[in-house]
Amino acid sequence: MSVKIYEGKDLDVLIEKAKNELGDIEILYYEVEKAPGILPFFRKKKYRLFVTKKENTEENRVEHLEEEIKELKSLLVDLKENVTKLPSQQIVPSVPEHLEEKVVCAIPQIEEFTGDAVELINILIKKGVEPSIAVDIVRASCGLDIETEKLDLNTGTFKEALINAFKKKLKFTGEFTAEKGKQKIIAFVGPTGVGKTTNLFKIASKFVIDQDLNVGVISTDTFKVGGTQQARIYTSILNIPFFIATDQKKLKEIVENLSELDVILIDTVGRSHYDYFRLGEIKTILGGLNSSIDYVLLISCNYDTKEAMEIVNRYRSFFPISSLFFTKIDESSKPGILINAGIKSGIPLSYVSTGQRVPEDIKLLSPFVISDFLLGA
Ligand SMILES: Nc1nc2c(ncn2[C@@H]2O[C@H](COP(=O)(O)OP(=O)(O)OP(=O)(O)O)[C@@H](O)[C@H]2O)c(=O)[nH]1
Ligand SMILES: [Mg+2]
Repeated sequence: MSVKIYEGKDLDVLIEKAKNELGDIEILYYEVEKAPGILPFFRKKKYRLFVTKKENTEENRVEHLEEEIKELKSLLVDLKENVTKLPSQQIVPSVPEHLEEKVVCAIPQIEEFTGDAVELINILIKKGVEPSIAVDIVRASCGLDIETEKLDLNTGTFKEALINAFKKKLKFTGEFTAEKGKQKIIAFVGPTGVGKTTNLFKIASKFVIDQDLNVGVISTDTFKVGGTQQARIYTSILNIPFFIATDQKKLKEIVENLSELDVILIDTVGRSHYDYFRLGEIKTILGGLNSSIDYVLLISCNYDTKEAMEIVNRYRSFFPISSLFFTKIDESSKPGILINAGIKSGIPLSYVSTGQRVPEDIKLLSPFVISDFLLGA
């Protein structure tokens, strides 16, 4: 195996250059160096990238083909979803408020319902729940009205109806817990700026303050200027250890030296879900650990459902996602994303972050909490 080293100021340019010269490459390692200078902010960064040409072995070809098949399958799923949802889903987002009642009437299944059930479906759609999901949710809490021979709610209140339905249709993780002496590793993954670092520390506080556990934080974020500064401040407030791991080997070493900790939280660098290469890089760094990792995927409530599902599908093709953690619900008027993503993905829901304050702006997701968000309580 021959290793080639590229040096320059921009890592992406170096990677491109290596690909142009060598074709299919494997990145072995990269390092960042700051040129000496008097003022730290004006010091120029220099990257050194170590790559090797991927051998065109049978194994590599199979791996490549498998990746292509996976991508095609995910495209097929997207296509099928879009085709089946076309009639009802497309109308909703662009409908002016005064016409919303008419939209509800336009859902074919609405004919099955009467009374409060119709009203509740209407409320859910206004809060961003997809029409077909709104119908399914409400149907789960309905009985047959003898007079009209249509379905109506069999509960006293909307809240009860929703809680019953969510218990049947959604999965919840409950509070993240760990046991003393049985180390748990949780990695926070998700798109850039979604709130990974901020919310990792809300969870760290829960472990430290509420559960009295020994917690450590490792960041793989070495790219963003000041990326680890935020983490350093929080870890010093919580008085817990903080480490930076730039590659697989370093991360493995750090984790091996932290066997006395009950919980290790790993903050990853934010990546576009379209950036397969970077997602693969995170997978490689975390993939060297012998212990199992709980992968928490953060999703902003500002995304629409299609975008959120695209993110879920991309990330789950790289990591076995154990829960969805929603953020920025305080900035969204459509909390329906919580149930759309929960039902479509089948992944358990964990928390929702309700603002920027650490550690207080966080809520554990449960049927009660989601129904409060949807009913505006
Ligand atoms: N309004 C609001 N802002 C939030 C919430 N969660 C995080 N933020 C803010 O979103 C911004 C980005 O948060 P970070 O925690 O740095 O996001 P990140 O995912 O770690 O970002 P990268 O590391 O760059 O990928 C910060 O200004 C946070 O204060 C939330 O629930 N509501
Ligand atoms: Mg971050």
